[in-house]
Amino acid sequence: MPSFPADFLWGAATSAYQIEGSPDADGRGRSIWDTFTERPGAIESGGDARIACDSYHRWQEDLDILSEVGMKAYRFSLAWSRIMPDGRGRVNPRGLDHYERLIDELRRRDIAPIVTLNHWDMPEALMADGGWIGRSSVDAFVEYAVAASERLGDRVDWWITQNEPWIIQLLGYQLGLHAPGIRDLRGAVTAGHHVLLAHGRAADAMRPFTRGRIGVALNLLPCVPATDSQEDADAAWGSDGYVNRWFLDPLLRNGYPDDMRAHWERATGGPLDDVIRPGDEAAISGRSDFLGINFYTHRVMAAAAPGPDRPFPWQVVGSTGEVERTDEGTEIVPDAFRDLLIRVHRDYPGVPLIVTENGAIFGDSPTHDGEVHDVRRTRYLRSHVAAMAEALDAGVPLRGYMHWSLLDNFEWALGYRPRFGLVYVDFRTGERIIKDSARDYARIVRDGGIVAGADVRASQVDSLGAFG
Ligand code: IFM
Repeated sequence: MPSFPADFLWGAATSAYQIEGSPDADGRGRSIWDTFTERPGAIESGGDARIACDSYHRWQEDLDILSEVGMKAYRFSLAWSRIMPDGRGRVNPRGLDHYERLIDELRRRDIAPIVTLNHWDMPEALMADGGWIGRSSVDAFVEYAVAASERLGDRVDWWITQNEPWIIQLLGYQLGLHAPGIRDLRGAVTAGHHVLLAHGRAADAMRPFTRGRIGVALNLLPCVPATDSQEDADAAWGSDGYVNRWFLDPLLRNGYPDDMRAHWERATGGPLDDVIRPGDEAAISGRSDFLGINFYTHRVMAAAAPGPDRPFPWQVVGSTGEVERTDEGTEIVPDAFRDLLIRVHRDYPGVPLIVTENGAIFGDSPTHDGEVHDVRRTRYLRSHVAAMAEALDAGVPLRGYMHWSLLDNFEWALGYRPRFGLVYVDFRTGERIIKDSARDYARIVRDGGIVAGADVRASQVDSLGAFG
Protein backbone atom coordinates (compact mmCIF):
# COMPACT_ATOMS: atom_id res chain seq x y z
CA MET A 1 0.00 0.00 0.00
CA PRO A 2 1.41 3.42 -0.86
CA SER A 3 2.49 5.54 2.10
CA PHE A 4 1.26 8.82 0.67
CA PRO A 5 -2.48 9.32 0.34
CA ALA A 6 -3.78 10.25 -3.11
CA ASP A 7 -4.79 13.72 -1.91
CA PHE A 8 -1.40 14.44 -0.34
CA LEU A 9 -0.52 18.11 -0.89
CA TRP A 10 2.81 18.04 -2.68
CA GLY A 11 4.04 21.56 -3.13
CA ALA A 12 6.62 24.26 -2.71
CA ALA A 13 6.78 27.42 -0.61
CA THR A 14 7.86 31.04 -0.86
CA SER A 15 7.19 34.26 1.04
CA ALA A 16 6.23 37.69 -0.22
CA TYR A 17 9.21 39.70 0.93
CA GLN A 18 11.67 37.12 -0.34
CA ILE A 19 10.37 36.98 -3.91
CA GLU A 20 8.07 39.85 -4.83
CA GLY A 21 10.15 43.01 -5.11
CA SER A 22 8.09 46.08 -6.14
CA PRO A 23 7.99 47.73 -2.71
CA ASP A 24 6.17 50.79 -4.06
CA ALA A 25 3.63 49.12 -6.34
CA ASP A 26 -0.13 49.59 -6.06
CA GLY A 27 -0.15 51.46 -2.79
CA ARG A 28 2.02 49.13 -0.69
CA GLY A 29 3.14 50.62 2.61
CA ARG A 30 6.59 50.38 4.12
CA SER A 31 7.51 47.20 5.98
CA ILE A 32 10.00 46.64 8.78
CA TRP A 33 12.23 44.82 6.33
CA ASP A 34 12.40 47.85 4.03
CA THR A 35 13.80 49.76 6.97
CA PHE A 36 16.07 46.99 8.19
CA THR A 37 17.71 46.41 4.80
CA GLU A 38 18.74 50.07 4.79
CA ARG A 39 20.68 49.63 8.03
CA PRO A 40 24.41 49.53 7.19
CA GLY A 41 25.80 46.02 7.60
CA ALA A 42 22.43 44.40 8.26
CA ILE A 43 22.40 42.39 5.02
CA GLU A 44 25.34 40.40 3.77
CA SER A 45 26.80 42.14 0.70
CA GLY A 46 24.46 45.05 1.31
CA GLY A 47 21.61 43.61 -0.75
CA ASP A 48 17.96 44.53 -0.53
CA ALA A 49 14.72 43.08 -1.83
CA ARG A 50 13.55 45.91 -4.08
CA ILE A 51 13.58 43.50 -7.02
CA ALA A 52 14.29 40.04 -5.51
CA CYS A 53 12.71 37.52 -7.93
CA ASP A 54 10.38 40.21 -9.33
CA SER A 55 7.50 37.85 -8.63
CA TYR A 56 5.08 40.73 -8.15
CA HIS A 57 5.30 41.02 -11.95
CA ARG A 58 6.40 37.50 -12.90
CA TRP A 59 3.90 35.56 -10.80
CA GLN A 60 2.28 33.93 -13.84
CA GLU A 61 5.67 32.58 -14.86
CA ASP A 62 6.08 31.15 -11.34
CA LEU A 63 2.69 29.48 -11.66
CA ASP A 64 3.67 28.08 -15.07
CA ILE A 65 6.64 26.43 -13.37
CA LEU A 66 4.43 25.02 -10.60
CA SER A 67 2.18 23.53 -13.26
CA GLU A 68 5.09 22.22 -15.28
CA VAL A 69 6.47 20.28 -12.32
CA GLY A 70 3.03 19.05 -11.32
CA MET A 71 2.69 20.70 -7.92
CA LYS A 72 -0.59 20.18 -6.09
CA ALA A 73 -0.15 23.08 -3.68
CA TYR A 74 1.66 26.41 -3.41
CA ARG A 75 2.44 28.04 -0.09
CA PHE A 76 3.05 31.78 -0.38
CA SER A 77 2.47 34.77 1.86
CA LEU A 78 0.50 37.98 1.56
CA ALA A 79 2.59 41.09 2.09
CA TRP A 80 0.92 42.60 5.16
CA SER A 81 1.87 46.15 4.13
CA ARG A 82 0.30 45.76 0.66
CA ILE A 83 -3.04 45.21 2.40
CA MET A 84 -2.70 47.44 5.49
CA PRO A 85 -0.22 50.12 4.33
CA ASP A 86 -0.51 52.08 7.59
CA GLY A 87 -0.63 49.03 9.84
CA ARG A 88 -4.23 49.67 10.89
CA GLY A 89 -7.35 51.33 9.63
CA ARG A 90 -7.19 51.75 5.87
CA VAL A 91 -7.35 48.59 3.74
CA ASN A 92 -5.70 48.83 0.31
CA PRO A 93 -7.95 47.04 -2.21
CA ARG A 94 -5.24 46.97 -4.88
CA GLY A 95 -3.08 44.80 -2.63
CA LEU A 96 -5.94 42.37 -2.21
CA ASP A 97 -6.65 42.45 -5.97
CA HIS A 98 -3.17 41.14 -6.63
CA TYR A 99 -3.56 38.16 -4.33
CA GLU A 100 -7.07 37.46 -5.54
CA ARG A 101 -5.74 37.14 -9.09
CA LEU A 102 -2.94 34.87 -7.92
CA ILE A 103 -5.27 32.65 -5.93
CA ASP A 104 -7.85 32.42 -8.68
CA GLU A 105 -5.21 31.42 -11.18
CA LEU A 106 -3.82 28.78 -8.82
CA ARG A 107 -7.28 27.31 -8.36
CA ARG A 108 -7.87 27.33 -12.11
CA ARG A 109 -4.75 25.22 -12.41
CA ASP A 110 -5.90 22.92 -9.61
CA ILE A 111 -3.09 23.98 -7.31
CA ALA A 112 -4.22 24.49 -3.70
CA PRO A 113 -3.23 27.89 -2.26
CA ILE A 114 -1.74 27.72 1.24
CA VAL A 115 -1.74 31.31 2.40
CA THR A 116 0.53 32.71 5.12
CA LEU A 117 -0.51 36.00 6.67
CA ASN A 118 2.66 36.98 8.51
CA HIS A 119 5.92 35.86 7.02
CA TRP A 120 7.81 38.53 8.98
CA ASP A 121 7.07 41.68 6.94
CA MET A 122 5.11 43.69 9.50
CA PRO A 123 4.10 47.21 8.41
CA GLU A 124 6.71 49.70 9.61
CA ALA A 125 3.96 51.95 11.02
CA LEU A 126 3.39 49.42 13.81
CA MET A 127 6.89 50.04 15.14
CA ALA A 128 5.55 53.26 16.67
CA ASP A 129 4.04 50.97 19.31
CA GLY A 130 7.05 48.66 19.54
CA GLY A 131 6.19 46.17 16.79
CA TRP A 132 5.36 42.79 18.28
CA ILE A 133 6.51 43.97 21.73
CA GLY A 134 3.48 46.24 21.87
CA ARG A 135 0.29 44.45 22.85
CA SER A 136 -1.64 46.54 20.33
CA SER A 137 0.11 44.53 17.58
CA VAL A 138 -2.41 41.79 18.34
CA ASP A 139 -5.37 43.98 17.39
CA ALA A 140 -3.55 45.26 14.31
CA PHE A 141 -2.94 41.69 13.17
CA VAL A 142 -6.58 40.78 13.74
CA GLU A 143 -7.66 43.74 11.56
CA TYR A 144 -5.38 42.52 8.81
CA ALA A 145 -6.51 38.90 9.13
CA VAL A 146 -10.14 40.00 8.86
CA ALA A 147 -9.42 42.15 5.79
CA ALA A 148 -7.63 39.24 4.11
CA SER A 149 -10.21 36.60 4.97
CA GLU A 150 -13.18 38.83 4.16
CA ARG A 151 -11.92 39.15 0.59
CA LEU A 152 -10.18 35.80 0.08
CA GLY A 153 -11.77 33.48 2.63
CA ASP A 154 -14.13 31.80 0.18
CA ARG A 155 -11.25 30.56 -1.98
CA VAL A 156 -8.54 29.56 0.50
CA ASP A 157 -8.67 26.16 2.18
CA TRP A 158 -5.44 26.50 4.18
CA TRP A 159 -4.39 29.55 6.18
CA ILE A 160 -1.18 29.97 8.16
CA THR A 161 -1.43 32.95 10.46
CA GLN A 162 2.18 33.12 11.64
CA ASN A 163 5.41 31.80 10.24
CA GLU A 164 8.03 30.67 12.78
CA PRO A 165 7.17 32.61 15.95
CA TRP A 166 10.45 31.48 17.52
CA ILE A 167 12.51 33.05 14.73
CA ILE A 168 10.55 36.31 14.97
CA GLN A 169 11.24 36.33 18.70
CA LEU A 170 14.87 35.20 18.50
CA LEU A 171 16.28 36.95 15.45
CA GLY A 172 13.98 39.96 15.39
CA TYR A 173 13.86 40.87 19.09
CA GLN A 174 16.48 38.89 21.02
CA LEU A 175 19.55 38.95 18.76
CA GLY A 176 18.60 41.79 16.43
CA LEU A 177 19.76 39.94 13.33
CA HIS A 178 16.42 40.29 11.54
CA ALA A 179 13.97 43.16 11.33
CA PRO A 180 13.23 45.11 13.42
CA GLY A 181 16.75 44.56 14.77
CA ILE A 182 16.00 44.78 18.49
CA ARG A 183 18.13 43.16 21.22
CA ASP A 184 15.99 42.86 24.32
CA LEU A 185 15.45 39.54 26.07
CA ARG A 186 12.26 40.46 27.85
CA GLY A 187 11.06 42.22 24.73
CA ALA A 188 11.72 39.01 22.81
CA VAL A 189 9.59 36.77 25.00
CA THR A 190 6.90 39.46 24.98
CA ALA A 191 6.97 39.66 21.19
CA GLY A 192 6.76 35.88 20.87
CA HIS A 193 3.75 35.81 23.17
CA HIS A 194 1.96 38.48 21.15
CA VAL A 195 2.64 36.55 17.94
CA LEU A 196 0.88 33.52 19.44
CA LEU A 197 -1.92 35.59 20.93
CA ALA A 198 -2.44 37.22 17.54
CA HIS A 199 -2.81 33.76 16.03
CA GLY A 200 -5.51 32.78 18.50
CA ARG A 201 -7.42 36.03 18.21
CA ALA A 202 -7.10 36.17 14.43
CA ALA A 203 -8.28 32.57 14.03
CA ASP A 204 -11.46 33.42 15.95
CA ALA A 205 -12.02 36.58 13.95
CA MET A 206 -11.48 34.86 10.60
CA ARG A 207 -13.95 31.99 11.13
CA PRO A 208 -17.05 33.91 9.94
CA PHE A 209 -15.31 34.62 6.62
CA THR A 210 -13.71 31.31 5.76
CA ARG A 211 -14.25 27.61 5.98
CA GLY A 212 -10.54 27.12 5.39
CA ARG A 213 -8.41 25.45 8.00
CA ILE A 214 -6.26 27.76 10.12
CA GLY A 215 -2.86 26.90 11.57
CA VAL A 216 0.60 28.19 12.48
CA ALA A 217 3.94 27.16 10.98
CA LEU A 218 6.52 26.37 13.67
CA ASN A 219 10.14 25.71 12.90
CA LEU A 220 10.85 22.71 15.09
CA LEU A 221 14.33 21.49 15.92
CA PRO A 222 14.81 18.18 17.68
CA CYS A 223 17.28 18.80 20.52
CA VAL A 224 19.68 15.96 21.25
CA PRO A 225 22.28 15.71 24.02
CA ALA A 226 25.92 15.81 22.91
CA THR A 227 26.92 13.09 25.40
CA ASP A 228 25.33 10.53 27.72
CA SER A 229 25.72 12.82 30.73
CA GLN A 230 22.70 13.92 32.75
CA GLU A 231 23.84 17.55 32.35
CA ASP A 232 23.66 17.33 28.57
CA ALA A 233 20.32 15.52 28.74
CA ASP A 234 19.01 18.42 30.84
CA ALA A 235 20.47 20.89 28.35
CA ALA A 236 18.68 19.15 25.46
CA TRP A 237 15.39 19.15 27.34
CA GLY A 238 15.82 22.80 28.28
CA SER A 239 16.57 23.71 24.68
CA ASP A 240 13.51 21.73 23.59
CA GLY A 241 11.49 23.94 25.92
CA TYR A 242 13.00 27.09 24.45
CA VAL A 243 12.61 26.18 20.78
CA ASN A 244 9.74 23.71 20.56
CA ARG A 245 7.54 23.28 23.63
CA TRP A 246 7.29 27.03 24.31
CA PHE A 247 5.17 27.20 21.16
CA LEU A 248 3.69 23.71 20.87
CA ASP A 249 2.26 23.60 24.40
CA PRO A 250 0.26 26.83 24.34
CA LEU A 251 -1.00 26.13 20.81
CA LEU A 252 -1.84 22.46 21.19
CA ARG A 253 -2.19 22.02 24.97
CA ASN A 254 -3.36 24.52 27.54
CA GLY A 255 -0.49 26.86 28.21
CA TYR A 256 3.24 27.51 28.41
CA PRO A 257 5.44 24.78 29.92
CA ASP A 258 6.36 25.52 33.56
CA ASP A 259 10.02 24.55 33.20
CA MET A 260 10.65 27.01 30.37
CA ARG A 261 8.57 29.72 31.99
CA ALA A 262 10.86 29.43 35.02
CA HIS A 263 13.92 29.75 32.74
CA TRP A 264 12.47 32.86 31.08
CA GLU A 265 11.52 34.44 34.39
CA ARG A 266 14.98 33.80 35.80
CA ALA A 267 16.71 35.16 32.70
CA THR A 268 14.52 38.26 32.38
CA GLY A 269 14.55 39.10 36.07
CA GLY A 270 10.96 38.58 37.07
CA PRO A 271 7.54 37.03 36.63
CA LEU A 272 5.92 37.17 33.23
CA ASP A 273 2.46 37.85 34.64
CA ASP A 274 2.28 41.31 33.08
CA VAL A 275 3.06 39.78 29.68
CA ILE A 276 1.06 36.55 29.79
CA ARG A 277 -2.17 37.93 31.20
CA PRO A 278 -5.18 36.06 32.51
CA GLY A 279 -7.11 34.60 29.58
CA ASP A 280 -4.23 34.79 27.10
CA GLU A 281 -3.35 31.11 27.21
CA ALA A 282 -7.01 30.19 26.78
CA ALA A 283 -7.14 32.46 23.72
CA ILE A 284 -4.17 30.70 22.11
CA SER A 285 -5.04 27.12 22.90
CA GLY A 286 -7.31 25.05 20.65
CA ARG A 287 -7.29 27.55 17.78
CA SER A 288 -5.28 25.43 15.29
CA ASP A 289 -6.94 23.10 12.81
CA PHE A 290 -3.54 21.82 11.76
CA LEU A 291 0.10 22.39 12.59
CA GLY A 292 2.64 23.49 10.01
CA ILE A 293 6.13 22.15 10.63
CA ASN A 294 9.20 23.77 9.12
CA PHE A 295 12.09 21.36 9.42
CA TYR A 296 15.72 21.98 8.53
CA THR A 297 18.00 20.29 11.07
CA HIS A 298 18.49 19.35 14.72
CA ARG A 299 20.36 20.94 17.64
CA VAL A 300 23.08 18.99 19.43
CA MET A 301 23.18 20.40 22.94
CA ALA A 302 25.57 20.57 25.88
CA ALA A 303 25.25 22.07 29.33
CA ALA A 304 26.88 25.48 29.75
CA ALA A 305 26.93 28.22 32.35
CA PRO A 306 24.71 31.21 31.54
CA GLY A 307 26.59 34.41 30.77
CA PRO A 308 26.12 37.81 29.17
CA ASP A 309 25.37 36.32 25.74
CA ARG A 310 23.90 33.07 27.02
CA PRO A 311 20.67 33.56 28.93
CA PHE A 312 20.00 29.86 29.48
CA PRO A 313 22.20 27.01 30.80
CA TRP A 314 22.83 25.30 27.46
CA GLN A 315 24.64 25.76 24.19
CA VAL A 316 24.55 24.30 20.68
CA VAL A 317 27.71 22.31 20.05
CA GLY A 318 26.87 20.42 16.86
CA SER A 319 27.78 16.88 15.93
CA THR A 320 31.26 15.53 15.90
CA GLY A 321 32.48 13.12 13.26
CA GLU A 322 31.26 12.72 9.72
CA VAL A 323 27.89 14.26 9.11
CA GLU A 324 26.44 15.25 5.78
CA ARG A 325 26.01 19.00 5.57
CA THR A 326 24.56 21.66 3.30
CA ASP A 327 26.74 24.32 1.72
CA GLU A 328 26.04 26.46 4.77
CA GLY A 329 27.26 23.71 7.13
CA THR A 330 23.79 22.75 8.35
CA GLU A 331 23.62 19.09 9.38
CA ILE A 332 21.37 16.97 7.16
CA VAL A 333 19.41 14.61 9.41
CA PRO A 334 16.39 12.99 7.74
CA ASP A 335 16.03 10.41 10.52
CA ALA A 336 15.56 13.25 12.99
CA PHE A 337 12.83 14.55 10.67
CA ARG A 338 10.98 11.23 10.81
CA ASP A 339 11.39 11.03 14.58
CA LEU A 340 10.17 14.60 15.01
CA LEU A 341 6.98 13.92 13.04
CA ILE A 342 6.34 10.83 15.14
CA ARG A 343 7.06 12.68 18.37
CA VAL A 344 4.77 15.61 17.56
CA HIS A 345 1.96 13.21 16.75
CA ARG A 346 2.62 11.23 19.94
CA ASP A 347 2.83 14.27 22.24
CA TYR A 348 0.09 16.35 20.57
CA PRO A 349 -2.29 13.75 19.15
CA GLY A 350 -5.23 14.49 16.93
CA VAL A 351 -3.72 17.41 15.02
CA PRO A 352 -3.15 17.02 11.28
CA LEU A 353 0.36 18.03 10.23
CA ILE A 354 1.68 19.68 7.09
CA VAL A 355 5.37 20.09 6.44
CA THR A 356 5.23 23.76 5.51
CA GLU A 357 8.98 24.08 4.84
CA ASN A 358 11.90 21.76 4.31
CA GLY A 359 14.93 22.42 2.19
CA ALA A 360 18.62 23.18 2.04
CA ILE A 361 21.24 25.56 0.75
CA PHE A 362 23.16 24.17 -2.18
CA GLY A 363 24.86 26.71 -4.38
CA ASP A 364 24.61 24.93 -7.74
CA SER A 365 24.45 27.18 -10.78
CA PRO A 366 23.99 26.42 -14.50
CA THR A 367 26.73 24.35 -16.12
CA HIS A 368 27.90 24.46 -19.77
CA ASP A 369 24.59 22.95 -20.94
CA GLY A 370 22.59 25.72 -19.26
CA GLU A 371 21.04 23.25 -16.79
CA VAL A 372 21.42 23.09 -13.01
CA HIS A 373 22.44 19.59 -11.93
CA ASP A 374 21.84 19.95 -8.21
CA VAL A 375 22.42 16.34 -7.27
CA ARG A 376 22.70 17.03 -3.55
CA ARG A 377 19.30 18.76 -3.39
CA THR A 378 17.77 15.80 -5.18
CA ARG A 379 19.30 13.47 -2.63
CA TYR A 380 18.19 15.74 0.21
CA LEU A 381 14.63 15.85 -1.08
CA ARG A 382 14.45 12.10 -1.56
CA SER A 383 15.81 11.34 1.88
CA HIS A 384 13.24 13.63 3.48
CA VAL A 385 10.41 12.18 1.40
CA ALA A 386 11.54 8.73 2.55
CA ALA A 387 11.44 9.98 6.16
CA MET A 388 7.87 11.20 5.68
CA ALA A 389 6.85 7.83 4.23
CA GLU A 390 8.16 6.16 7.38
CA ALA A 391 6.27 8.62 9.56
CA LEU A 392 3.06 8.01 7.61
CA ASP A 393 3.57 4.28 7.99
CA ALA A 394 3.91 4.86 11.73
CA GLY A 395 0.47 6.50 11.74
CA VAL A 396 1.36 10.21 11.60
CA PRO A 397 -1.51 12.23 10.06
CA LEU A 398 0.63 14.06 7.55
CA ARG A 399 -1.32 15.95 4.89
CA GLY A 400 1.30 17.68 2.79
CA TYR A 401 4.86 18.71 2.08
CA MET A 402 6.03 22.14 0.89
CA HIS A 403 9.62 22.23 -0.25
CA TRP A 404 11.47 25.40 0.67
CA SER A 405 11.74 26.99 -1.70
CA LEU A 406 10.20 27.14 -5.14
CA LEU A 407 12.71 29.81 -6.14
CA ASP A 408 16.18 30.90 -5.13
CA ASN A 409 15.34 34.12 -3.30
CA PHE A 410 16.26 36.82 -0.79
CA GLU A 411 17.45 34.88 2.24
CA TRP A 412 16.95 37.71 4.73
CA ALA A 413 20.17 38.87 6.45
CA LEU A 414 22.20 36.52 4.25
CA GLY A 415 21.09 38.24 1.06
CA TYR A 416 21.16 36.30 -2.20
CA ARG A 417 24.15 34.03 -1.59
CA PRO A 418 22.29 31.03 -0.14
CA ARG A 419 20.27 29.23 -2.80
CA PHE A 420 17.32 27.22 -1.53
CA GLY A 421 15.36 26.96 -4.77
CA LEU A 422 14.06 24.09 -6.84
CA VAL A 423 14.32 26.75 -9.52
CA TYR A 424 17.45 28.75 -10.20
CA VAL A 425 17.00 32.50 -10.45
CA ASP A 426 19.47 34.72 -12.25
CA PHE A 427 19.12 37.81 -10.08
CA ARG A 428 20.54 40.11 -12.78
CA THR A 429 17.89 39.20 -15.34
CA GLY A 430 15.15 37.44 -13.39
CA GLU A 431 15.47 34.39 -15.65
CA ARG A 432 14.29 31.14 -14.04
CA ILE A 433 15.83 27.72 -14.76
CA ILE A 434 14.15 24.60 -13.44
CA LYS A 435 16.79 22.59 -11.58
CA ASP A 436 17.19 18.81 -11.86
CA SER A 437 15.87 18.50 -8.29
CA ALA A 438 12.55 20.02 -9.37
CA ARG A 439 12.27 17.54 -12.22
CA ASP A 440 12.97 14.68 -9.85
CA TYR A 441 10.41 16.10 -7.43
CA ALA A 442 7.91 16.14 -10.31
CA ARG A 443 8.50 12.42 -10.74
CA ILE A 444 7.97 11.76 -7.02
CA VAL A 445 4.71 13.71 -7.17
CA ARG A 446 3.56 11.86 -10.27
CA ASP A 447 4.40 8.50 -8.65
CA GLY A 448 2.87 9.51 -5.31
CA GLY A 449 6.16 8.91 -3.49
CA ILE A 450 9.46 7.22 -4.16
CA VAL A 451 8.81 4.06 -6.11
CA ALA A 452 10.31 0.82 -4.86
CA GLY A 453 13.85 0.32 -5.95
CA ALA A 454 14.70 4.01 -6.04
CA ASP A 455 16.68 4.81 -2.91
CA VAL A 456 18.72 7.77 -1.80
CA ARG A 457 22.23 6.51 -2.36
CA ALA A 458 24.51 9.04 -3.98
CA SER A 459 25.50 6.60 -6.73
CA GLN A 460 21.90 6.39 -7.88
CA VAL A 461 21.25 10.06 -7.56
CA ASP A 462 24.28 10.71 -9.71
CA SER A 463 22.47 9.08 -12.59
CA LEU A 464 19.41 11.32 -12.20
CA GLY A 465 20.79 13.95 -14.53
CA ALA A 466 18.95 12.26 -17.40
CA PHE A 467 15.52 13.16 -16.02
CA GLY A 468 14.90 16.34 -17.95
O1 IFM B 1 14.01 31.50 4.06
C1 IFM B 1 13.59 31.07 5.31
C2 IFM B 1 12.10 31.25 5.46
O2 IFM B 1 11.70 32.56 5.23
C3 IFM B 1 11.66 30.85 6.84
N1 IFM B 1 12.15 29.54 7.19
C4 IFM B 1 13.53 29.24 6.95
C5 IFM B 1 13.90 29.61 5.52
C6 IFM B 1 15.37 29.27 5.24
O3 IFM B 1 16.21 29.91 6.12
